[in-house]
Amino acid sequence: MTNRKFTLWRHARLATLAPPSGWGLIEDGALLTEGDRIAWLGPDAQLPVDLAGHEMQEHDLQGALLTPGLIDAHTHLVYGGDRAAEFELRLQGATYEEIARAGGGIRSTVAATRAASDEALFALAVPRARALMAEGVTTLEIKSGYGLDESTEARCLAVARRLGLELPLTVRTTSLGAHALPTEFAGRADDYIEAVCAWLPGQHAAGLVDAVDVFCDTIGFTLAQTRRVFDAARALGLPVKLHAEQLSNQEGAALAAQYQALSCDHLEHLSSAGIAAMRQTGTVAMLLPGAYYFLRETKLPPVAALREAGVPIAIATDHNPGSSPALSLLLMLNMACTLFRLTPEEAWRGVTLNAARALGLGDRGTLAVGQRADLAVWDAEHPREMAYRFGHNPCRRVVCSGIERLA
Ligand code: DI6
Ligand code: FE
Repeated sequence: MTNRKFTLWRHARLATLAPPSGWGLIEDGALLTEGDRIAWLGPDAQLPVDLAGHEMQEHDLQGALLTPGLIDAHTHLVYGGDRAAEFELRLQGATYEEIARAGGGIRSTVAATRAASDEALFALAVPRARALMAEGVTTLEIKSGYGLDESTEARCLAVARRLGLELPLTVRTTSLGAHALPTEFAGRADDYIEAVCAWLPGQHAAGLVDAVDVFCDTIGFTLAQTRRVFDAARALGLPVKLHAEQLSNQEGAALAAQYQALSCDHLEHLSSAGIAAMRQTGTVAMLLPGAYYFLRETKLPPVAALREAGVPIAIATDHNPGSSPALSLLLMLNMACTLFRLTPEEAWRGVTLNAARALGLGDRGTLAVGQRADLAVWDAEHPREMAYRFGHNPCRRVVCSGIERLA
């Protein structure tokens, strides 16, 4: 018999968050990992007896809380510069749309990103990723969208991939060339969309893309332009997502659902037709309280209707320099509850199981046998405490793919 290697986490309070609902609490629980997978979990008193003879590393968690690792499934983490001056302008009364239309906003970050070397972009992104990781994030989605030309978009996606290779976490990349119209294409949005579609096969062939996204809005791209990008993604077999109904209702969610979108994101202005379409395809509603808060939006996403329709809800930081410079997924848990009236359990599901769904990942987001061993250990008695406190990080240990990473 081959000698198998296990790691055993004992005397923990487990919150499995296993579907369909409930925290899935197991008091004085134990969890066994083998390699990168969860091999067993249950009450400590029922530990399997046939482990003798195998190599076993054992940790006594002394009653600490053990949950799935967190998943931040919507970020724009790779960019140059910052927009603190724009924040001051907004405080003096300028709106986000006015700044964008005047050539600031996303386009000012594009200039700073194009001017930055790969090494500089990587060096800027690492501490952002580490800040998220310190709160138990084990999977991170990163979008491009601040290059807006073929080479800088590819460079940003490659930097995102490198983060996943050099840091102990999973990175999923999303190509968002259709984020804003670069100045060199002013007045020629259709031509720009044609260029974006033409880059995709090269990005895909280089292994840089896990999904394709579009910003569909009055300051972004039209439904027809979105459809063209989605057709190009579909031709390559790539899943799509959509920045939909953030500042206005374009019925983008219904279009995205026609393309079996993994998620529609933002959704403050989502219509009931959009909800019905998302329900049909199981598309995840990705709510982004950081952007809602930072832009001082007043229109709430239709949480009650989403809940009633059974549309899975996810939560993310939307980390970006313009509308959500947030680097705390735990703060988003709190904001999802206080601003959007999610229950703490819904918010937790939103950064675990439903966030995994929004990335098309079926192997994580709950504690269950066969799932990836992505785990977080917390100095807390109950996961609702993380939705309750804010500005506090009780994360004590993190395991990614079966290996404990150092803080
Ligand atoms: N919606 C957003 O909130 C971000 N992108 C988008 O399409 C904002 C990006 C930025 O302002 O830099
Ligand atoms: Fe975003």
